[in-house]
Amino acid sequence: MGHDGARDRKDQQLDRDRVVDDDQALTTQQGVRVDHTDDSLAAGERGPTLMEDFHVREKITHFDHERIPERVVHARGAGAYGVFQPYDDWLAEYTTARFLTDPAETTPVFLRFSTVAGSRGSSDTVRDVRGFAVKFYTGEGNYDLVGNNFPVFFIQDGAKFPDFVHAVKPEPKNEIPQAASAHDTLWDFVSLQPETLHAIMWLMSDRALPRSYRMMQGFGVHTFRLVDANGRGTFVKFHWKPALGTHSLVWDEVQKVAGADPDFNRRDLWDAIESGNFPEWELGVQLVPEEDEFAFDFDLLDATKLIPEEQVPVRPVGKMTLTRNPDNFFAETEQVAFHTANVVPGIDFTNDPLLQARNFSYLDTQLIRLGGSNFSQIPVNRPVAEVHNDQRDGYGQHRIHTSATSYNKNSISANAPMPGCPGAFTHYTEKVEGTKIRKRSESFKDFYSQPTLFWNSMTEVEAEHIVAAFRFELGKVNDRDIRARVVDQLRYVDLDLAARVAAGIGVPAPTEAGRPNHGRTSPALSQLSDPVTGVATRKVAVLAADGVDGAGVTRLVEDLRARGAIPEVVGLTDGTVRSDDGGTVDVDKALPTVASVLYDAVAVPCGADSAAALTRDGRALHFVTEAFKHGKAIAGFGAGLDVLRAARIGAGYAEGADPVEDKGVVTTTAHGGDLPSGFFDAFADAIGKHRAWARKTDDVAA
Ligand code: HDE
Repeated sequence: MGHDGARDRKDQQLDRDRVVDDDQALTTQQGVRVDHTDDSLAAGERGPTLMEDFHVREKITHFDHERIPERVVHARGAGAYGVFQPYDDWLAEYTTARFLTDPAETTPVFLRFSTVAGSRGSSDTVRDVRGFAVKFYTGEGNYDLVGNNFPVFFIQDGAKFPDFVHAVKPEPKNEIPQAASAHDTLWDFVSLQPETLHAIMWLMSDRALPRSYRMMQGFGVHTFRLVDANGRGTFVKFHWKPALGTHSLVWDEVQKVAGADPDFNRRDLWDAIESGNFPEWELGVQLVPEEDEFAFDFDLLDATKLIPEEQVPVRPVGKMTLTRNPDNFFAETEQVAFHTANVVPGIDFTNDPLLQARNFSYLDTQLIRLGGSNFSQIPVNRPVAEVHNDQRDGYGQHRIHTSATSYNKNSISANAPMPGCPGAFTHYTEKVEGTKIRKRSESFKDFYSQPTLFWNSMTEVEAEHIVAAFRFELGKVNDRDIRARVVDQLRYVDLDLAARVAAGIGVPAPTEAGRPNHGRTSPALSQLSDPVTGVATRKVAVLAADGVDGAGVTRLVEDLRARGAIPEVVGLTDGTVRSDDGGTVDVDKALPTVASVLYDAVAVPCGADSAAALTRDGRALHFVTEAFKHGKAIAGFGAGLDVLRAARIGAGYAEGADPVEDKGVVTTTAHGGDLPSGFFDAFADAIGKHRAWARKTDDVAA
């Protein structure tokens, strides 16, 4: 179902392929009903099995062939369907692409998020780039915007992609470490290839640790080209901005979530859509007229550079909403095949050498991954636009072409299917001239100005996280020369950064900058300088044991729900807990099955017996302490404050009913029906800020 109840064209098209097994008889692949599937056909009860058992042979043979190669990069992902709709038609001045310019047009989409380095079964929460690949099923054919959650990439020329990927993937000798960049080969590569530094700064930043796929920006990365009805081109960069804002986990939390819930980001996306909290992004564009191609101090064709938003503003185009989970992970999320060369009229390429290589690679990789040239017929990949051509046969051909001809030109079929019909894609006319040469353009050679811009734009908290990330990653590198070479490169980004990193990894402190810091900033690069706040879909644990303040819990849970948050009562065991008013409170989750790191905030209600039981339970104390360590909003009321004190949560506690908020810790001595509304407001406010970054927690043992 679409979010407005209407089923979009793609959803309807998929009905053709959906299989519903309800109330059906078990059959073979040939449709023959099977009487018994638990035992093989054998010569006697204890005898050898018989070749003649076509059912079991077919069953096992199919099973033997269930696996296909995982994606060579971006193997682990999660996908969903949705819709895109432009706000108005202002972009029509620049492009003929209908789906971007006709506000009456709703275009179905499929979006696949992914991590890059890890295998298909690796954890979601690792330090990595996230893929952000959107397939628009437009009326003019499929358009794929295959982007990432960073606006820049690690290399400039696709020729380096296999080198880079081999470096970041696990070490060849033992396939260790899984889904992690903290090892020698990656940092060896970085130290020798300074073009990586800008994306490396992003990778060391909080951007690499998204709280949710729903709280992540997306970027097309390359400079693409919009083309208007007269064939005039305009350079364009694509941006996706999440309605919930851009928010990250902290590193300690990331590592623990990887164990507590390896599917953390997947589950979050799935649950949000199932519960009707449809994730939303705004598509925006930065436009650069062709005359201004050389107006920047970097090359627009260089994918390791971004256009600062302060220089070229991001103009809103439309909204994408994810509304439907797939029916089958393999059929849809695994078999979806993106390709940067899937463009529609009005959108074209530039000579970015990374993009050009991608335009080769994505088609090629699907041929091996999906087993042949007919993968575009797989339901998730099929356009809603009509497909007619003379391409024939091949493995897995599903279409029955009835035409008498399969060539063009022909007279027998009146030259159908016909090229050159209205609405046909025509390549942008560009004059190209040059000497055949294998050489990196001189205009690509400033590797340091933008990493410096990124560093300068961070708040102090973000900068601290970057330093800690470098220390962690390089601290895992065995070869000390590699550590030193990376620090040497960081001198060219910023001397202070290099010195702070060096101090943590046993490398002599550098004393001289590689080059002076230009001092420029771009506030839009910081996640914390102007964050979007709000409690919507935030998960809040309410710790409870027998004797809990029933009225207080009910009011808190109802208040959080009314604000769009997701409260869960976490008990020492599952079932119910007795409340102080003689009733019961339902437990949503038992403490042993969850962890503090799976929640955005925690509340400890009143109830003397409940508080005493929680204080005696090390897991409950750890739950609260860890939330405090990770900067999360914490609320305590009445006797619940005893638990916070026992957890040694350093905060200015309320002395009376008037709520006190101290760096995300919200307290009141009131309880039950006396809880003041200001307490609920202050807690919601603290949750909405995502984390209390000003809280100092270095001495917290968690
Ligand atoms: Fe990809 N990339 N890539 N990439 N990429 C793939 O295609 C490749 C690059 C991105 O959810 C592969 O179907 C080359 C930039 C995403 O299915 C492969 C180069 C960006 C996804 C491939 C790049 C991306 C892929 C692996 C350098 C951000 C996952 C399986 C020239 C703008 C799509 C597949 C999905 C997947 C090649 C660089 C994003 C091998 C050669 C830059 C989001 O074709």
